[in-house]
Formats: sequence, structure tokens, C-alpha cells
Amino acid sequence: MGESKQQILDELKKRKGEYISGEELSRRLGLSRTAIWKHVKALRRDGYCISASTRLGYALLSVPDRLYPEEVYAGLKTAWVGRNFYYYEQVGSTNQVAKELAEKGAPEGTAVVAEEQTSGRGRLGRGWLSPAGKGIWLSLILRPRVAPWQLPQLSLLAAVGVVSAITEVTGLKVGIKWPNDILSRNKKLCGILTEMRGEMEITQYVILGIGLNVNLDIEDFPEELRPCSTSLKLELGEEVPRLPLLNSLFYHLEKGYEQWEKEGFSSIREAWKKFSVTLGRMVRIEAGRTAFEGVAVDI
Ligand code: BT5
Repeated sequence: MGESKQQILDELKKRKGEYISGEELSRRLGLSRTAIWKHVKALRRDGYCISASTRLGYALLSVPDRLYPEEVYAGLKTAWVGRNFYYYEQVGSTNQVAKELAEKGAPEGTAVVAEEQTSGRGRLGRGWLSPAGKGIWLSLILRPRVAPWQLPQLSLLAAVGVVSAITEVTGLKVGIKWPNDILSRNKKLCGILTEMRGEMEITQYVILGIGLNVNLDIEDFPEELRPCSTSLKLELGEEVPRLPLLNSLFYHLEKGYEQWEKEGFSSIREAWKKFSVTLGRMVRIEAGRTAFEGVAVDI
């Protein structure tokens, strides 16, 4: 966002809901009244609801539920996750974009977010439905300093982070199905896809992809996904603002990751077990041509 436009937005935000005269804005920011009007029109196009009255001036009535970098930065509670932030209206897959950035040396904690993915990826070549403005479609670049065999722990860590953020922001009780699907009432709310590049014993980067269904309506899902998928809106019966959720997610991912690097897997393991809906149940494990059945008791 241009500097003047951002300054106008900041002034309006300081007194959200109240009118500030065009004259006062122009005096404070050293901009002409015409320039201010031009930027207000641009902000309105971005989705900011700004009332304009010749007598009273301008008032910011509401901020759009968009994951604009300026809005994300304003609520950031992290030291490094999300500080380097790439925002797109539409991409094929945020994991793909993040991978290209990681190859070019993007720092750890770089986040890629898109309002919409046109070819969102699931695991094993499956797809991920990612309609515009309805979810958090996020990829995070990590460069963990651990042995390759420890890397699968990362997706469990991510699942715990997602559950913590959902609980903090909405209070909804959700569970984790092995290894890292987040479920509510047994329906899938969030999926996680980790992709990595490593050579020999050195991991160069990991892309942590998180797809969280926030405000999808039932019609957003194709017929075949409806029985087993859900969104926060469908669970709670009301729209959930995505911005605080994304910031909370960044916070919990950073906290979990730092704890993991410092103390190892034990703390993550305990949290994961607490949220798990798999433990205590009969499970079937298929490994190639053989299969086992039994009760899952631990990880
Ligand atoms: C996953 O795969 O659950 C991992 C999904 C990761 C998506 C994120 S979004 C940001 C980042 N960028 C990407 O391109 N991907 C990541 P899997 O366990 O394979 O589940 C995929 C299956 O879930 C599909 O085959 C569908 O049956 C179902 N599915 C697809 N979209 C869904 C949705 N939005 N909600 C619930 N289920 C869905």
C-alpha cells in the first residue's frame, strides 16, 4: 500500500467510527483534499467501508475480512513467523509459491497467503478445495536444524498449533485425527501438507502448508465432500473473522516450533495426545500388502 494511503488509513483507524474532517486530515498529513479523496476511494475499492460526508468528513466504519499484509502486521505477535509476508489474491498453490521463494533463499518464517488457490494441493497428489476469501490458505517456510527423521514431528506440531489457534479465537472444541487432520464432529476442518527439500543429512527447507476452512458454506463443497467436510462457520453458525485467526496461528506455530527446537518433541507429544481423537480407538494400519488392526494407545 502506498505511504499516503496507509497514513490516511492509520488516522481513520485511530478514531474508528468517528468522523475526521477532510481539512484536519489534509493538515495532519500534508496532503491536498483532492488527494485524500482519491486515496479514500482506493481504500473503498479494497473493501474498507468509509463514510464520507461533506459536512463531517470521513469515518472508517469497518475493515474488510481480507488478509492484507498491513492488517496482518498490525496484529502480529511474533518475532519471526509471518514477518516476511507474501499476499496474493489468487495463486495455483501457496506451497508451490513458497517453494520457489525458499529456493531463492527466503528466510525462515516467510509466510505465503492467498485468498484463493486454483490448484491447491493435498497429500499424495490429491487436491485441496480453496475458494476465494473463505479460508486460510497458508504456507510457511521453515529451515529446521534437526535430523531428517525428526521432520515428521513438524506436522504434528503444526496440528497442535492449529488447534490452539482455533480454541483461542473461537472456543470450538476440535480434535486431531492421525497424523494431522483437524476434525470437528468427525468432519474435516483443516488439512496439513508438509513438503521438504533435503540432501544427504541436511534439510534445506520445509514448506508447511495449512488449509483451514473458515467461512465456507455447505454449497462451497462439491457434493462428494459434504458428508465429511466442514468449516468454522458451519460449526459455529456464524462468520469467523480470519485476521485474528491467522495472527493467532502465527503465534502458536512460532511458540511450538521454538519449544520443539529447544526441548525436543516431548511437549508437542503431550499436547498432541491431549487433542487426539485417534488414541484409544481401533485402527487399521496398512503397510504395503500387510495390514494390522489394534487399539492405538500412544505415538
Ligand atoms: C490434506 O491433504 O489434508 C492437506 C491439505 C493442505 C492444503 C494446504 S492449503 C495451503 C497449502 N497450499 C497447498 O497447495 N496445499 C496446502 P489430504 O489428507 O490428502 O486430503 C485431501 C482430501 O481432502 C481431498 O482428496 C478431498 O477428499 C478432501 N478435501 C479437499 N479439499 C478439502 C477441503 N477444503 N476441506 C475438507 N476436505 C477437503
